[in-house]
Amino acid sequence: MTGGVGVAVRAWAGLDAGAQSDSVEQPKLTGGALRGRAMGETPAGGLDWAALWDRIPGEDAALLAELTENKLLATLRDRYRDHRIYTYVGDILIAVNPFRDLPLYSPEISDIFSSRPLSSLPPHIFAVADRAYNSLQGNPGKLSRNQCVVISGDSGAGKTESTKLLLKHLVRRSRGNLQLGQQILQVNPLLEAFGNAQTVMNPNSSRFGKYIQLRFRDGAVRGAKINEYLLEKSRVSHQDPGEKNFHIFYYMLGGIPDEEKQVYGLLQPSLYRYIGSKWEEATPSHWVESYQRVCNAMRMVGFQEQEELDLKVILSGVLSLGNVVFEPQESGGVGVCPTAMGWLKAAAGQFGVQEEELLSCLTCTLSLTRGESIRRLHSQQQAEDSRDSIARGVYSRLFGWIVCKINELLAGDMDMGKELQEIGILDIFGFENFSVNRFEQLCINLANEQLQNFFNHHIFLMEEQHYKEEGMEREAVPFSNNQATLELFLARPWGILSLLDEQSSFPQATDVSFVEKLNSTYRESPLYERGRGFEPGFAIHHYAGKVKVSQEKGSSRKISVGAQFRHSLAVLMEKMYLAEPHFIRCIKPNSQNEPGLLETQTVLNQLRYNGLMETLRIRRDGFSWRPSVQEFVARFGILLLTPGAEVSRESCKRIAETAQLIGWHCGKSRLFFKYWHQDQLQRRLVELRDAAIVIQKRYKGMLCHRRYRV
Ligand code: AOV
Ligand code: MG
Repeated sequence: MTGGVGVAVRAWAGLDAGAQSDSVEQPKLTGGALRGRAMGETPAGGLDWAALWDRIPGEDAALLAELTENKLLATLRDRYRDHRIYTYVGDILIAVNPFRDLPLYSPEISDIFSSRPLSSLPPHIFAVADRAYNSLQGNPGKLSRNQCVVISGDSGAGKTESTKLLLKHLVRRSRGNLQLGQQILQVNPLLEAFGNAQTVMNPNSSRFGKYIQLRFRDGAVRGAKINEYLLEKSRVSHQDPGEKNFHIFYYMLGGIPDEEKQVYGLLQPSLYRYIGSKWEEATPSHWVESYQRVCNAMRMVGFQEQEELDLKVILSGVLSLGNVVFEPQESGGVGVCPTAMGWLKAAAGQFGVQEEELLSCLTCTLSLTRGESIRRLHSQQQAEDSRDSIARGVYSRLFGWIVCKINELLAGDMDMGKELQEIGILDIFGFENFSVNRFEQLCINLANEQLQNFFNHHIFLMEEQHYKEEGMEREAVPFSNNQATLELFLARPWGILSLLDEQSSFPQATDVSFVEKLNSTYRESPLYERGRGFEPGFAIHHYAGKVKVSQEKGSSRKISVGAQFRHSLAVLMEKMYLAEPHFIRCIKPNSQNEPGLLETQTVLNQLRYNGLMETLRIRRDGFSWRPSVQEFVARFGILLLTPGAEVSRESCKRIAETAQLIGWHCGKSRLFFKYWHQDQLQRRLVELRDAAIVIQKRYKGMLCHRRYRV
């Protein structure tokens, strides 16, 4: 039985070579003076941080004697009170947002998780990263399955912070190219500056989704790739009360020294309509620091000085364009013109386009009919819509360009022909329900619905299916299946996105006709509710609650966005279904983002709609790790110490015997293990490797010695 990280640190520091048990089933209450010292922590604010490393019962909720919602809640509450924010439900990590910095993520702690059996350590996000990393390491010469870490939770629950911690551990763990590692870690501050903003739920809310793929060869990171999803570009021109524009605008306006602002054509922050009253003079020092951090990040990732300059000029152009306002033509004729030409001139200069061209885009539409070009003048509203849509378009292309550039810079030596293995980390926007929900919220919630479905598939459906296929008699655990909600969105030809596409192709379609179509199509659906107000709208019953989705003006423009989003979501899911998943469920303990406060109802709601009780049940009774005979022998056959172990059930039994596994099952083609068996086997591999290194060293020593004597 382990004595917590105190012992782990001692062993890590070479002070104690004593064998550790891997079981987490009966953890002991232990401490030790070494813990605090080894971690370099001193008790701060009266808290004994070192005690966080004691192993205490309840750290795996799947092992609780009593299996009730209240017990789970009480366990999380007690642990949270003691700053133990992480708890396992079997192999799934629950992370309750501490809303304060905890001393849990130092490089030393990262090294402890890389070097010790995970089951001898308390629950931790580094353990998830490490498990994914270990699973990626097949036998020499054999590629194992790609891995993916899926992080879900409400807005502000801690997904993005968790993503950064996973990356931090993986980069350190793999000990690849140092410069590449630094570049990868700098990508987050960069993307957050351009893609995050303050919302009513989270002051640093991700307004885009991302899938970061770390690519490995021979255990070292060789490159990285980022896919981004659905940047909420409407934020550029419109922010609801209590919300702000993307961070980068404030960083620039507050961080660039006045004399340098001229270079970009930047003026006083409060002059800009897209910023206006959201400007807070009270926090300039914060913006200066943040601005410097982004500039440093750009340089470290590898952006050229000129690229950085161009980026800032274009951002200034977006702000200038937002200030162009229109009035009817003076002559009393049809159409509109800008009230003053100054802002238009500035925007054209900053974008590097002709002033007349920009003016024409804003004030009229050109169309070709039977070879003839027809010019239609805009109304004031149309001109304003064009202005905002150009500003949004420019910003989102700029963001897209930044991501492409990052991918180019982080490609590393990935083209060397040799196949690479991958760990993907998915961090998307959390489930959202505002007072006014737009098309973006529909897509965001659809993505969350898809993730919940992915989780259900792996945790419940696959488990059942494998039992059946392998002839094992087991009772299915009931769970709340959201397949029908997903179909309501995605089914062809009658799903919401398909109907939106269809309606958008009718020239006469309006928001009202679209909502009427939905009302008639889903008359009988229990998941759909008609709108009750004067504005056209409807509500969807999501797994996480009911959301009213109000339609925006001009639904026709959503055609490509909806179709594009469906496509990119499908591609992402395909990739993820091929990988071995690891799940992190982030929980927001209170809606005020306060440290130390856990509101029972807020947490209970999240536990319920995340299906965590059902997960608890299935993790307690089920077998969460179900490798095929081939996979198992490929990864652990080496434990038999015979070259080229035969791929057979017999070999599997012998491997399991060697590792002293108890309570596993051998199916027809698959093996059924408890989640902790994988750690047990991994520990054996490490022991074997360590023994091999010692023998190698001794052998070398003997050779040198002999040569000397000769
Ligand atoms: P989210 O990604 O889940 O929301 P974040 O990761 O941005 O949420 O977390 C929100 C805030 O919680 C952060 O800015 C931190 O202040 C705090 N926080 C989260 N995790 C930790 C941690 N491990 N340690 C300390 N503070 C933490 V959204 O992007 O809105 O869905 O769209
Ligand atoms: Mg986020």
